[in-house]
Amino acid sequence: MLQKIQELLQTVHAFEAQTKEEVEQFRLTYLSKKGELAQLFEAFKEVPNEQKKEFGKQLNILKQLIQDTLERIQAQFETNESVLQGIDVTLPEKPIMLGSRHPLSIVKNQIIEIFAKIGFIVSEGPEIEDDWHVFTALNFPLEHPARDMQDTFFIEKNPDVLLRTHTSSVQVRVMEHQKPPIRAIFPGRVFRNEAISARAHCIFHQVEGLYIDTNVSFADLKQTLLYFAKEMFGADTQIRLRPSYFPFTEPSAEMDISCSICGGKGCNVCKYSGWVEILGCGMVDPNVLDNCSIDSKIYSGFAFGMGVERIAMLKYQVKDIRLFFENDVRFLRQFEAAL
Ligand code: 2NL
Repeated sequence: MLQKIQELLQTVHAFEAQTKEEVEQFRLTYLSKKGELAQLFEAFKEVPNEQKKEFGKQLNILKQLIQDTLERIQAQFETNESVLQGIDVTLPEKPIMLGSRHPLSIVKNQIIEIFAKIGFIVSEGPEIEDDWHVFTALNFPLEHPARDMQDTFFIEKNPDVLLRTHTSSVQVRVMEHQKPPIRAIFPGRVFRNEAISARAHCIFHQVEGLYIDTNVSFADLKQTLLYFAKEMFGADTQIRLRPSYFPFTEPSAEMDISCSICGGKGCNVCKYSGWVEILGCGMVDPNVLDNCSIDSKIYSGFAFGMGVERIAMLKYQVKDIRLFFENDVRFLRQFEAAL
């Protein structure tokens, strides 16, 4: 009997099935009621007691091998069957649908790259701020009407905790901690309590810029912004500065570019003036420098701020600012694929 078990161990171990029928045959031969295994267990009853331990051990090894082998050859035909059913597991995967970069990210990154080329680094800071960094340090005296220019979201009735209305708050933080020269831009989300319309939103994105050193002049400001306008809107772009007012700059200006849509001839984007406003700028008010412990007798600087939505609307001729926030894929997929 021991010899019979040894023979079966060898045969089963080497067994390979070529067809599904052979798998079934294997099962019948070894595992059916009158199969090899059943016959051996029957014979086992006759084995003398003193040999039962030895025989039983061998028999159990054989039983395990037969069960494992059946599982192995059954599994083999399960996978092959799926090929027959038309699923070819060797084919390459279906392509994954690629998203596209959000137009605001494209424009923001482009602004960052343009300024990086002339040595501006990127700085970011908190969206939830205090009064000092958003208003007081920036030369907005208490009760000054300029505070009304920005409709601010305050948090839990505490007038000292608010959502930043501009990224100038980050510039204050940088000036407080870093000695000039400072040359940085400040991209980020800002919040104003405004009625939502095609032209305004209560959340939008800004990139502000700051350059502080000895002898920084208005001419530096103008050349830097001319360079930016040409890089962003094309080499033929012209700029013009109109006097304006901001609490944190003196003098202050608003910058227009020659209309990139009609080239200055007049269209509905530039309202037939040939010019479109793209940013605000000015020389940093000496009070702001002193508030941030930078000596205004030694240093001067310029600053500017622009709305990313405004630039993107001009560049892509988007007529409604709300499209940037609705995330309708029919709008989003028109922009550069994200790779
Ligand atoms: C606009 C105008 C501007 C600044 C932002 C600035 C920041 C500091 C000091 C001085 Cl810390 N100025 N930023 C200056 C002029 C204009 O933004 O229309 N933004 C959308």
